[in-house]
Amino acid sequence: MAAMAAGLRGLGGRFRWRMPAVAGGVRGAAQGAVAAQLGRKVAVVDYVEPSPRGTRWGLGGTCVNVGCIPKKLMHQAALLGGLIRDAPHYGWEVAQPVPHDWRKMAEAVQNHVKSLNWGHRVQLHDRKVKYFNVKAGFVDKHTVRGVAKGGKEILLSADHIVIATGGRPRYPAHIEGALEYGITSDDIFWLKESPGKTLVVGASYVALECAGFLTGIGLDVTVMMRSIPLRGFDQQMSSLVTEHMASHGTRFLRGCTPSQVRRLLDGQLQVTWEDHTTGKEGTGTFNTVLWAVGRVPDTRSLNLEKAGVDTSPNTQKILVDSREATSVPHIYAIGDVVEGRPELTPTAVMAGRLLAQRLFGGSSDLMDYDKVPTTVFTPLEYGCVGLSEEEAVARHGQEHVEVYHAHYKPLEFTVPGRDASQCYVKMVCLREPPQPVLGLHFLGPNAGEVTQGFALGIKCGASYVQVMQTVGIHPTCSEEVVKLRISKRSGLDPTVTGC
Ligand code: FAD
Ligand code: NA7
Repeated sequence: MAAMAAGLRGLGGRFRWRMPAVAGGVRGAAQGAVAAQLGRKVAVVDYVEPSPRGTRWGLGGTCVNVGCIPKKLMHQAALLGGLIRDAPHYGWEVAQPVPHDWRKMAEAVQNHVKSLNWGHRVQLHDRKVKYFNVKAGFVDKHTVRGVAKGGKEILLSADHIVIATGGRPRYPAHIEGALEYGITSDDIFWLKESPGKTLVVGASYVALECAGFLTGIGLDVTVMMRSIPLRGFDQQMSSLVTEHMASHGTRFLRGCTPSQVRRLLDGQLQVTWEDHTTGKEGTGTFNTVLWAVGRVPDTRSLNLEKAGVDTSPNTQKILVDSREATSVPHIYAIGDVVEGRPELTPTAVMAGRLLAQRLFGGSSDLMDYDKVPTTVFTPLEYGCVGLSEEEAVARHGQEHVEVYHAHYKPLEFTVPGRDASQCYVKMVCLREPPQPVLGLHFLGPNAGEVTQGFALGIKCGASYVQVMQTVGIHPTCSEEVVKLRISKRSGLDPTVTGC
C-alpha cells in the first residue's frame, strides 16, 4: 500500500501516521509518487506474501517480479532460439542444435528484476515517499494497520486511502495434490532449475505465454485446455495462436480437466485427467505442473469490512465508480484488485496517475478504459485494440460490420523458409462510410510494437479510409495493416503473396 502523509508521531511503541491519503500496492506507489510530486507527503505500504511454494520477491508488484518483465525476457530467450535456427540461412556458422541453459537465463532475468526492485526503492526515496514493508489491513475507515515480518506494527491514518493490492494466482483447491505439487506464475520465473517436462493447466493469457516460452527454450510442454483458448479475445485470432503453438511443438489436450496430481517414487508428477470429449480418463507424467487457471484479488488481509468497502459477491473484486472511488467515498481502488478493469499494468498506472491528479492537482480527467491495446506474448505475438469480431457483430449486427483481412509473410521469414501460415491481420470496421475502425487484430512478429502505434489512431477515431490513406513503411509487417484491401464479405482470397 502507499500512503500520502502529513505528519508523524510516536504512539505507544507504534508509529501513527496522519496523512491526506493512503494507497496500497505498487501502482499505489506510482500514484503516491505523483501525489508526492504534487506536494503531498506520501508513504507506500507493500508486502509480499510468499507463494505456497515459498517463492518471495521484492518491491514492484506482479509486473516487475512475477509478470510482464520476467515473462517478456523469457519470451525473448525463446525468440532467440528461433533466430539461432534461422542464422545459418543468413550465413552464420552456428552448430545446431544449440543447447539452452535455464540456470543462466533465470539468473540473468532475476538479476534484472532485483535491479528494478532497487530502482523502485531509490525512486521512492528520491521523491520523499516513505516506504513501509508491512502487510496492511483496515482498522476503520481512516486507519490502516501495517504488520512487519517480525510482528512490529504501525498505524497509518489518512483522509484518502487508495487500494492497489493486485491479485495472486488461483490454485484449484478441489484437485487432490494441486497445492502440494503444483506451481504457478508466482514461482516459474524464480526456479533455479529447469522445470523440465511441463503440464500447463489453463488456456488463457498466462497459460499460453508460459507454455510458449517453455516450448521455445526446448522443453516438452503440454497445455491442458478445458474449453476455448484466450477467452475474451477474438476467437479466430486465438485459434491461430494455438495452431501456431501446436505446429511449433506445444502439445494440446483439449476438452480435458485434471482430477488428481500424485508424486511418484522417482519424483515425477503423475497427473490424472478427464477427457470430456471421449468420457475417458487419461494420465501422464511430468516434472512440473503449472496452474494458470486465473487470478484472485488480493484482499485477504485487508479487512475491507472494517472500512465498509464493498466487493463483488462473485469475484471478491472491489467495486468502484468512474472516479475509482469505492463504496466509501475517500477510499479508492485501482488495478487488478478492481472489478471490471483490464488486468494490465499500463491501465493501473494511468488510473493511479489520473487519480492523484484529480485528488491533488485540480484535474477532473477520468481514466478511459475504452480501446486499451494489449498483446499476448505467445511465440507468434498477438496484439489487439478495440472490439473482437464477435463483440462487433454482437453490438452492431453482422450487416453493419465489415472485416478487412490478410494473411501475409514477414520478409524475414522468407530466407530461412519459415512457415507463415498463421501470420494474419484483420481490421474490424463499421460498414457505413467512412467505416470507423472498431478493432484491430495483428498476429505476427513484434505485434506489441505494431499495435501500440495503431492504437493511437484508433483511439482518435480513425476510419478505414484514413488507415488506407496512411503511407506504409516498407518492408515491415506493420505496412500490412495499411494495405488491407480484401473484406471477408467479398469472399476473395486474403493471402498476400509477398513484398
Ligand atoms: P500488483 O502489481 O499485483 O501489485 C500489488 C502489490 O500489493 C503486490 O506487491 C502485493 O504483494 C501487494 N499487497 C497485496 N496485499 C497487500 C497488503 N495487504 N499489504 C501490503 N501490500 C499488499 N500486464 C501487462 O500490461 N503486460 C504484460 O505483458 C503482462 N504480463 C503478465 C504476465 C503474468 C505472468 C502475469 C501474472 C501478469 C501479467 N500482466 C501483464 C498483468 C500485470 O502484471 C498486472 O495487471 C499488474 O501488475 C497489476 O498491477 P497492480 O498494481 O494492480 O497489482
Ligand atoms: P484467466 O484469463 O482468468 O484464464 C483462466 C484460464 O484457466 C482459462 O483458460 C480457464 O478456462 C482456465 N481454467 C479456470 N479454471 C480451470 C480449471 N479448474 N481447470 C482447468 N482450466 C481452468 O486467467 P489468466 O491467469 O490466464 O490471466 C489473468 C490475467 O493476468 C490476464 O488478463 C492478464 O492480463 C494477466 P475457461 O476459459 O474458463 O474454460
